[in-house]
Amino acid sequence: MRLRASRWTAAGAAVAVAAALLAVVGPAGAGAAHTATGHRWITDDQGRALVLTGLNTASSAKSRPDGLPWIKEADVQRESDALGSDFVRFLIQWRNVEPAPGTYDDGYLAQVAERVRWYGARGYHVMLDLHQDVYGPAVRGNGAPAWATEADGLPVAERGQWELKYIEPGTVRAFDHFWGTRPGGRDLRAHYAAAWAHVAERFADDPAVLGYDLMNEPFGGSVQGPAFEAGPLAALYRETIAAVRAVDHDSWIFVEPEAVSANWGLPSALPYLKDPRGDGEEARIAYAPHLYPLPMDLGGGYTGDTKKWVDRTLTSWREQTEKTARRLGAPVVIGEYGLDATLPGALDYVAKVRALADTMGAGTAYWSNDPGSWAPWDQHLKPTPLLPVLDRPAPRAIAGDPVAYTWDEPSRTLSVSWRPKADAHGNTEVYLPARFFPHGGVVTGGGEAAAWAPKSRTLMISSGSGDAHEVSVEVRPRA
Ligand code: MNI
Repeated sequence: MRLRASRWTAAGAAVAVAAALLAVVGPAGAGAAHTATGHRWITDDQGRALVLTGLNTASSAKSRPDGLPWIKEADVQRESDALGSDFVRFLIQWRNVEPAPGTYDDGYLAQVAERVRWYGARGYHVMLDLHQDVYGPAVRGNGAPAWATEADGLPVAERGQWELKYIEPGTVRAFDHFWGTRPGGRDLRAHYAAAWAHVAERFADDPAVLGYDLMNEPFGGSVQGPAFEAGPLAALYRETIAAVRAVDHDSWIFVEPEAVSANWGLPSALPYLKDPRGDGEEARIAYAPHLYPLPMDLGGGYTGDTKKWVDRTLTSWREQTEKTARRLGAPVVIGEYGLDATLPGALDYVAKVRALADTMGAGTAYWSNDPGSWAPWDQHLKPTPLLPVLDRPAPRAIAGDPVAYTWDEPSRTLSVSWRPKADAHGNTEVYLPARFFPHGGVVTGGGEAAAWAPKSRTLMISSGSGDAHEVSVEVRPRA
């Protein structure tokens, strides 16, 4: 599908996308198949599969001149205490990384590094996300520096529904000049790749940094759909992956699909992307799509007909995500999901997405930690009803190939099963929040409780004796 820089054509295309969505989503799927296998896993230095759980930090970084999120170190501590998170998707801004062409602001990266340390000191894995929405501030968005924004004088009207700014003529033109898809126009992809290489060089040896989310919610300007994802987007990813690998051999590189469409459960045409790490070394490319069913983009809750639509979207979103992840040979992390948690049914929706992520074996980063109605804390940093929904028992690290894990709240049972293997060492670790496990957990099944760390509320589970092909454990509250 090609989108022209006319708002009417573009609006028509948006309607066509919505119609295609309705055609693609099938009937609501059968129940959860509890298999977390079928794709690769991000592993830690002991070879354990990581189940990453956390929040995005933070939307506030988009608009602040310093490009930094609102948090102080005490806020990271509070989040760690309240949610037991071990993962953060940390927003950074291209305009701050490269304020002038080829000039990088290492002072900014030092500020980012300080915040990364706050998380790292509490056991978090950090994914740096070079964020954009609506390209950059020069076209009423965020992300790109003004020097890299070429709108050819075309207008960008303010829009009540912010996503519609994407299809304003000036925004579409700025994207076209970024992607190099306008004959005789600019092509800024090399700048972007070089900026990423600079960031990666700074963080390559930082143990808290798990990897890099190359671009938030990519948008193709006048080139849309498969032509965009298999064309300029894949080209940008290949160039950026090469630039990052030249300075950072080991960090994970996360790629996102075209957002409008994939966020709604439509197919992605993102092609396989080779990781040039070297022969005999496993690729470290991961897939980090977002999940925002269309009615929720429009501010809907999770009740009635909207709930039915959302449930169908979840089914197709899972199918499409797994299909793309298989094509990429990539682990899956849901880089964003979330909604105004005060909407009717919102808490059920969040619980449902967490359960879906468990059946997929996907990590999750809730959007976002910015105090307010979407967050687990309000403007006064007091917990909201969302907090207990996010603060849920889950595995953190699994000492083998994960088979399945589920949390059953009515029976207060966390079930985890895995296949031990030679290159996975140490214990399986599960997070047990005080709400359900005030005195820790008791393990039944094939494993044994090895140690309880009350501060981090993690229970270490050993695979038990013998060389079982598969270990299944149930963890229930200690009396
Ligand atoms: O919902 C979107 C979204 C909808 C539509 C479009 N286009 C029309 C191009 C693009 C994006 N995004 C969801 C969330 N992502 C940002 C941060 O990455 C959040 O602020 C949004 O809620």
